[in-house]
Amino acid sequence: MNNLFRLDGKVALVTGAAYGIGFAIAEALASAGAKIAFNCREEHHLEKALADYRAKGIEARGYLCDVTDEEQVQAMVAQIREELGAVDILVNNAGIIKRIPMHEMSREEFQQVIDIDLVGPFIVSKAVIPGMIEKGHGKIINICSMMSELGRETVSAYASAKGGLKMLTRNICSEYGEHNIQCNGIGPGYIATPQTAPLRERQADGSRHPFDSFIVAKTPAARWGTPEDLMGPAIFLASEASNFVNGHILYVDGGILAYIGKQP
Ligand code: NAP
Ligand code: GCO
Repeated sequence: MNNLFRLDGKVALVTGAAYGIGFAIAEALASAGAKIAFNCREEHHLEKALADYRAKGIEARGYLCDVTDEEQVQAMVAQIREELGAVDILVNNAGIIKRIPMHEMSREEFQQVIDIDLVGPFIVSKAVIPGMIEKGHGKIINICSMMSELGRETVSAYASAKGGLKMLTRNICSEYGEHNIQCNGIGPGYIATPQTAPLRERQADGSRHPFDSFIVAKTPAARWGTPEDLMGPAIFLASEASNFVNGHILYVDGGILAYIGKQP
């Protein structure tokens, strides 16, 4: 039974895994035996991440690659194949958010979020699926969101992208399940990373950010999640333990989606 969750000999590509959720997921997959490849756009992020992985005893391979650039992605996947082997596990983690009221958001700003958060996972999945078909197995994990199910003010582009990513997950499941490729999503709740730092900033008087208090009241676990909370679910969906789980979005949210919220 223990081997069900092992990833020895597997090659995992985690996009955007220089820090935050991607870094924690890559660390988890490495702890289960996977060889780790990751990418990001900024060289200084890459260099620091390589040092951080080494500090944890992980010899990760890092690539400067923008997930929205199909040529860069195809070249990166080919280089991973040469250096580590064909990708067995893909985690589409790279993503951004822009918090702007929709009527004030430019088309370019909306498009940038869609390109990175939805088109990027399409481009990277398209690049690795042929190798997975050739191998006769594959795991694709798309990092969705509460916004795959819910909306809120100022995140129209992000919610549109993450809602689309939920359906891309189900479509990859539908189209490639017969090749023993499982495509599932992880839907994190509110996780303490650089992406959500603005929502947790202390106020001038030292009090908690109103959104911080709001999320704690909306979460049965009464806390923000940490990237480490996603490690076990990622190992599960990357391993043989989930070979008959397909097209599923696993929400790792401390119960937010089940809860009306604490009475003020
Ligand atoms: P983060 O701290 O902002 O990290 C994002 C990572 O993605 C960085 O390494 C960034 O590095 C990379 N990246 C951004 N755009 C990229 C691109 N075009 N190509 C390649 N790499 C790119 O974000 P996070 O909070 O860890 O979130 C990671 C994922 O989880 C995102 O998809 C996010 O939407 C999702 N998520 C987050 C939360 C949360 O509460 N934090 C909850 C649910 C879902 P570079 O800037 O160097 O490229
Ligand atoms: C926001 C947050 C959320 C989280 C996450 C929740 O502004 O509402 O950034 O979108 O990032 O996606 O699951």
